[in-house]
Formats: sequence, C-alpha cells, structure tokens
Amino acid sequence: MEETKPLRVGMVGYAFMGATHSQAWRTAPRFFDLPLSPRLAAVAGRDPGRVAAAAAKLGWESTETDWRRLIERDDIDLIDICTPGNTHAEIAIAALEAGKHVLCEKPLANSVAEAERMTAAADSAAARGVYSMCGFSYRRTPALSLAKRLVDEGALGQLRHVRAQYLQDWLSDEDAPLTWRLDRTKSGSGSLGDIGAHVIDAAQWITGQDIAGVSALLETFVKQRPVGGDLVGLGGHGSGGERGEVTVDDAAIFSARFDGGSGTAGAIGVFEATRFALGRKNAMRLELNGSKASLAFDFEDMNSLWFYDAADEPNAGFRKIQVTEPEHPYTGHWWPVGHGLGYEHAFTHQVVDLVEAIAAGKQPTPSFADALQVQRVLDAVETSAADESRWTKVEGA
Ligand code: SOE
Repeated sequence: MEETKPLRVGMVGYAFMGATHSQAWRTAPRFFDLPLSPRLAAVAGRDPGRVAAAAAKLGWESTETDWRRLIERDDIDLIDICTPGNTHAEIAIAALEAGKHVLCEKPLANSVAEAERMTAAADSAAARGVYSMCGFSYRRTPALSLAKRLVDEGALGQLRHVRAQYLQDWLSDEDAPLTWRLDRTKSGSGSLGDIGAHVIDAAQWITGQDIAGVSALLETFVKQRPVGGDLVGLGGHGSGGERGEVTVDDAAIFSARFDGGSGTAGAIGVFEATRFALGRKNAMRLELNGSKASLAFDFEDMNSLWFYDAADEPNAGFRKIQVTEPEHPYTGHWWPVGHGLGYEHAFTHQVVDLVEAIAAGKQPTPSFADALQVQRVLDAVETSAADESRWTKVEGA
C-alpha cells in the first residue's frame, strides 16, 4: 500500500491550548482517514526543561527553545500557534513567508492592524499553495455544525433573533492570580476576546451574516489581583501580598445588528461574555429564532441541539436532537450507538478539516480573513464601550 505523505507539525506553546492541539494531532489519524499523515515533529517553548517535559508528556518528537528555529527547519510543514495573542502576528507572518502552513489560536490577533497584516500574509501565501486557519474550534462541535446545516437548508426561514452567550466562572474568586489573560498587552482584551470571540464567530458563521454595528458595555469587576501565582493556568487562588492591575474587561455585553446581505433585513442580536457567571463552567450558548423555526444550543449539554418547528403540532415545544448519530457531522467516526463526544473532539475535527483542505489545495475555514472580521467586531465593541455605548459600525460594514 502506498504510504501517506507526512504533514510535519511544529507547535509553539504547550499550555492548555497546546495540550488540546497535541491531543488532536495524535488522535485525528486514528479515527479519520486523512490524506496526509500528521507527525508531531517539534514543540517550541522558551524554558528548555519545561518544553522537554511537555514534549514527553504530549508526544512531540523534538523540542526548540526559539520558535524562529522551528520556522527555519526544513523538516516542518506546518506551524501551530498556541501562544498568547501578542505573539500571533509575528509568528504567523514569519511562518507563512517561510512557506509553512499555519494554524493559529483565537482570537487571531490583539488588534485589527495586526489581523490585517496577518490576513495579507495569508492571502499571498494561499496564492502559493500555503494555507492558514484560525482556531475557532467550536465550529467543529457536531451540534453547532448541525445548526449551520439546518440554517443553510433554510429550516429556520428568515433569521430574526440571535441570542449568544459565553458564560464561565473561573475568575469569580477575587484572589485568582493575575495571569497573562488579564494583561491587555498579552491577551488584547479579557472575556471579550477570549470567549466573546467564539460566540461572535459562531453566530456569524451559522447565520451567514456579518455583524454590521454594535452598542456595548464592558466591565472589570476585580481591578487588582495577586501577582506571582500560577501565571499560566486558568483560575486558581493566588498567594496574598502584592497585587497588580487587571487591564482587561471581566465581562462584555453588546447588542448587534447583522447585515442580511443584498437588501435583505439582517437579524438583531444580543451577546454576553463573562468569566464571572458563578456556576456556569463552559456555557457557550446560542439561540436563533427565524420565521419558521428556532434552535438552541448550550455547550454544557453539547451532544444536544434543541429545535422548535412552527409547523409541528401547535405548542409542541422544543424537541431535542441527540447529535450523536452517524448522519450528524463528524460523529460517525467515533463511538457506536450514541455514546457522545466531549470538548476535545472539536479540536480533532479542526485538524481533520485543516489537513483535508491542505491536501486538496483549498483554503481552510475559518480563514484569517474570517477571523479579521471577528477582530473588527471586537474592536467596534471596545470603541462603543469607551464612548458610553454609542452605536458603532463595524469597520468595512
Ligand atoms: C478560557 O476562558 C478558555 O480556555 C478559552 O480561552 C477557550 O478558547 C475556550 O474554549 C474555553 O475557555
């Protein structure tokens, strides 16, 4: 049998997202027939001891202590960026210019200007057959892929309402440490970019409509936090003593108008992103109401999609679609008779779709251009919030 050509991956960063991506690269070829064979060739991180330990734990063949070295290596085909947002632009642009495909964690960048430069680099690389994708992994959650399929098939009719929330609670503890995610110079923004970006992307992708304008509020509930604790992980409890400034939002809410395209009325939307919703762990929720039907999703019940069809028996209520069956997106490759999937599977599906697109010589989605649109929405939200919630158009809308 002919051997499948390898796709040699070099990953930068190895914390939470690095672990999810490693798991995906390892697992994808074991459950899906891939046209290229991913190899976990090298992982880069600044501390030699820590990166070696991460490589051993996560299954990488070699290590580098400088990401530039990863890009110079001839035996690397793809750079997987799992570092804080302030490093994305430099790494991604260098990788694309060196002819390496790129998978970049979300949000794409810390500013619209960076995202524009990355998109320009991605577009010119794509013309040379070098591709890039932004890691909005939730697109590959089977129930959300099914939601998109239903909207595309016209099952909802004309879309009227988009209700999107991403609720977590891991910062509710006022003594949770001041990690990089709370430092604007590293993360770009707080809940807004970290988790709000996911629901913005999901809403735009599923509806097929871009957000054209917003009115927003941002809030930082806890303005100072302990420094010197665990600066990498999520949550935790910092040691007392010195506290430093939180420079990002803790919560973001905004109303939005979507662009329906070619003269059609777009939907209106409400969005909420917070890491202070006590009791909510990963409640990434989306509800759409159309002229014919509604659908609702909550990641805390991720194997279900709720669907209400106005043509059903009157007031029959929402019915639950158990999204675990072979006819549903991705699920047929996994466990038999509806055993269900978890958080990590979306990352595996992301790798599958990326590898298939690269092998086919096609632009994977979400492209950097798609992620730039999300970045423009994040920017409009910040502009609006800084000016007493003034209605703010999204650039380019
Ligand atoms: C932390 O809020 C976080 O890990 C996000 O950074 C991820 O993108 C999301 O999938 C889960 O929560």
